[in-house]
Amino acid sequence: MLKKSLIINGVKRTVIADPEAFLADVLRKQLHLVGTKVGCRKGECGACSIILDGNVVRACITKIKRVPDEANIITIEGVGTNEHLHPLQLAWMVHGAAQCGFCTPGFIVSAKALLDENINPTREEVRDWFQKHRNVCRCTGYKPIVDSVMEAAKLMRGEIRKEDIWAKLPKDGTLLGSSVVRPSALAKVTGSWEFGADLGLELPPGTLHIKLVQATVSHANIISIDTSEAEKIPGVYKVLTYKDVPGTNRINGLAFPSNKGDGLERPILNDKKVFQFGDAIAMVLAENPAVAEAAVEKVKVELEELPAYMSAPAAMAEDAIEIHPGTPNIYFECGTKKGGDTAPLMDSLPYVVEDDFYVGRQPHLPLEPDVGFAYFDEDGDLMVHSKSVGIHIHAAMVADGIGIPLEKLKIVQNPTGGTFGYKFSPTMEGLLGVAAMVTKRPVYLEFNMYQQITYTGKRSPFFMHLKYGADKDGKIKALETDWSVDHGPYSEFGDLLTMRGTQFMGAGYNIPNIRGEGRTVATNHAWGSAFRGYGSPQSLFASEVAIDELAEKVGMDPLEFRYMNVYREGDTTPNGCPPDVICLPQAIDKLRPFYNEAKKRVKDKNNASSGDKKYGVGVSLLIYGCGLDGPDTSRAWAEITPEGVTVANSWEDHGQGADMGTLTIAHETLKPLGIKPEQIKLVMNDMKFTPDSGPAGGSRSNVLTGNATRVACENLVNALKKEDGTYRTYDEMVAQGLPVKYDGEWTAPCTACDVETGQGNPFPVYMYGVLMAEVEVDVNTGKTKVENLTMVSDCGTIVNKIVVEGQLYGGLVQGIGLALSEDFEDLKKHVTLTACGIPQIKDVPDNITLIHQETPRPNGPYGAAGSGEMPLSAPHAAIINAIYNACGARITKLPALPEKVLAALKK
Ligand code: MCN
Ligand code: FES
Ligand code: FES
Repeated sequence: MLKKSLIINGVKRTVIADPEAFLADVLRKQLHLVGTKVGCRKGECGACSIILDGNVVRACITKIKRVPDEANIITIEGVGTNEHLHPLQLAWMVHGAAQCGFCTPGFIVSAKALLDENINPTREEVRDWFQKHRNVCRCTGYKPIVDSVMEAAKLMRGEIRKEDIWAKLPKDGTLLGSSVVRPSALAKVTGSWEFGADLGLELPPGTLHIKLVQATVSHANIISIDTSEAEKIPGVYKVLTYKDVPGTNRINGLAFPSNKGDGLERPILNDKKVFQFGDAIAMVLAENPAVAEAAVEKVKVELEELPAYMSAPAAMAEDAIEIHPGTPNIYFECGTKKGGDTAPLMDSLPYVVEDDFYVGRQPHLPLEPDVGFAYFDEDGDLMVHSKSVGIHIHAAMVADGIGIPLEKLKIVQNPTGGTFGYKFSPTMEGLLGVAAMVTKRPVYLEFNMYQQITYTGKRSPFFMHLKYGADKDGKIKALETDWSVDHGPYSEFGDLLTMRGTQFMGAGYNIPNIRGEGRTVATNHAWGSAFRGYGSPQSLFASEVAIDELAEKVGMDPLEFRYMNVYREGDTTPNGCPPDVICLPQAIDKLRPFYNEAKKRVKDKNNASSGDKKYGVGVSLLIYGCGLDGPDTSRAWAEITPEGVTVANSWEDHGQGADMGTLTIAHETLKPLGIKPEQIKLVMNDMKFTPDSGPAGGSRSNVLTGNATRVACENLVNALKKEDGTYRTYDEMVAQGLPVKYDGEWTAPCTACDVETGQGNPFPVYMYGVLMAEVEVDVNTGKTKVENLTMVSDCGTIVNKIVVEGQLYGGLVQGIGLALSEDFEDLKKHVTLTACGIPQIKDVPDNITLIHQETPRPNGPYGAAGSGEMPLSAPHAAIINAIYNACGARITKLPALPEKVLAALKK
């Protein structure tokens, strides 16, 4: 052990620590300064940034023995307090620069060091600084972060006052449509928002730490598991295998009736087979994590390796064995049949294009690795706290597997450092539940970034073939589609995902005749989980790149070709139903002036270029539906209290702003009562108290849970209303014996799509956008730089402007990653944030222009649609179209790595 004196946030502290311990752990675990977050533990993300003697340092890779005695350390706790915020913290709140908030303390500390050094930086200097210090954010698209630093610097220079930037409620007190900061912002900017790993440090003595014995091959029969050596290690409480699981040991994937599997193929702890790399074969439970880790090495697993099918075509091959014996590898099929037969039509049409497309296994890369804990509470309920974004649906999926009656299992969502959809699937809930059931002790499990990357679900690759036909005027008349979805070994929601092909290939255009066939394929690569956009980024990539090819064949400008073909009154979607609103022509009208300028700009740049760099502009439509397929339902409740109103729902928060959505919609509905936002108490995402609102996926929450919240509040308002038009107080309600709590429920007026024809009316509301990307392509290296993004978005009535803008920036930047760098294919290579291609600040442009169009949605709360997923539905298509426009390289298989661009250029 070493003993050191450190001046931490101005206070002299004595530290006694293992010399090999990392500063981040000493700060968090010994000094209880949990504002410093740990994401990658590899010096790649900057979440753990602190200031050490004036320099920004990543505490996760700094050993305590290297920290000088008497060193001056500043952590987020020393930057500002709730009462005395640092200008950076204030600006971060105002600009919505903290979404999930996991990167926030590290960024703010890093920015403080910058402004301490240079109080008047340029935007580019700010970007250079964060690039140099490796501060990475997965949520915000970086622009709001740069805006915050610039604003804070102005405040510090005395050029503006706090009051100038603080968004106030308009005079009439309306929160709806404002830029008021979200309730959780203050805790996020001060580092006091407690994520799962922070709560983990507060669990009671006696908590058992779990470490997993995981498969290191992708497909095998399990011959034997020997835990005896591991169990002998002092401090090991127990090693659990499938034999110890009290329940069925199966996660219920909620398969469609027409799914050839039963949806019960995913074990909690693998028993007969290993289906993918990372599968959990045993759980070591020990008094501390180090002992558990050591014991993992001692568990002996004997396997018989089987051929691993690492892609849909491989698993579809004639000689491939069934991954789940008894269920064919192609386990779900669906199709589109709209209008007449397309084959004869295609032969008669003058303009026909066809191409193959591939969108791969995009990794989610949240900065917070998966984490959770479980215990039995005083009612004897099994409480599981996790990053779940579908608490009720996950309870239903894991209860039987764990062996607990559903009514005794309660899932709570911890403050969550981003999921981007991977937590639409249960990850560790089953494991935590089993461990608590068997031991009856609190149990804690945290993944490291390697486990997060290699063993959580990924975007499912789509192998697609599309053929479009247009008549002599360029009107699209026919579409043929074929798609195979590699869903990994576990079927959950794979059928629902495959149906997205029927909904988004051709979306945005009135296409009278469509024929298509899609299928879901079991493979041994990472299991498919939801990822922002859920099937639309795959479908629309093929669709929107093929549209560009068709426009070229017809001889029209790609934007004008789209303008001519997008939905107008009387048109129908690929599912044969009318779109919710007609807003694309208007959106294109708004984009056109920017597009014409951009075309001129790239022309001038190309003329001025020596030829090494080529410039281009590309466009795409962005579309996504809000809701699960069909008559989806959400619930909420509202209760009058002596202080105001309590509003409850299970609108899980990935970081998108569920708190702000709930508060704003409740406030708008409760307006007749004249209560202020601060009188509304939110109770969210705890099955002990909150109703089943459905999962926060499919950009459904603002519409579905927004409406349910509205209905609950309306029901309360109506109950409070007196005959004379005034409203009863809480005391009056109680005195009159009236109930104080009112439920609200809302069901989408929709019909699920028919599996064979794809015809139906799946979504109550859609989100729309039109995006333009400008790129620079280096023809010598093949490297593409996105220089500019301009988007007209239509998310209906905006509930909160900074939340929506944050969603749009963040989604677009994930689209840059999807287009150019992100992949999880190689299990040896794609194992870190950097190797997976996460965009850093200099990989994305500072020039992102958002233009809002607010077409009110008939089915949306106060006319609102969603916003979360649309911006990632097809930005990669615009970027790929821009690359073609720049240099003639047509990339159809993502990501467009430099070598692929070079190869396409050579063609
Ligand atoms: N909103 C608004 N006005 C509108 C539309 C939406 O203010 N007209 C706000 C909503 O109140 C909400 C946010 O925008 O705070 C997103 O709304 P919605 O599109 O309904 O999405 P959900 O609330 O259901 O959130 C889920 C969605 C999905 S599915 C993924 S994946 C996702 C996402 O949102 N993952 C995210 N955004 C994310 N943002 C962050 N920071 N981190 C993630 O992991
Ligand atoms: Fe330290 Fe990522 S850089 S946690
Ligand atoms: Fe930056 Fe979520 S706000 S990672």
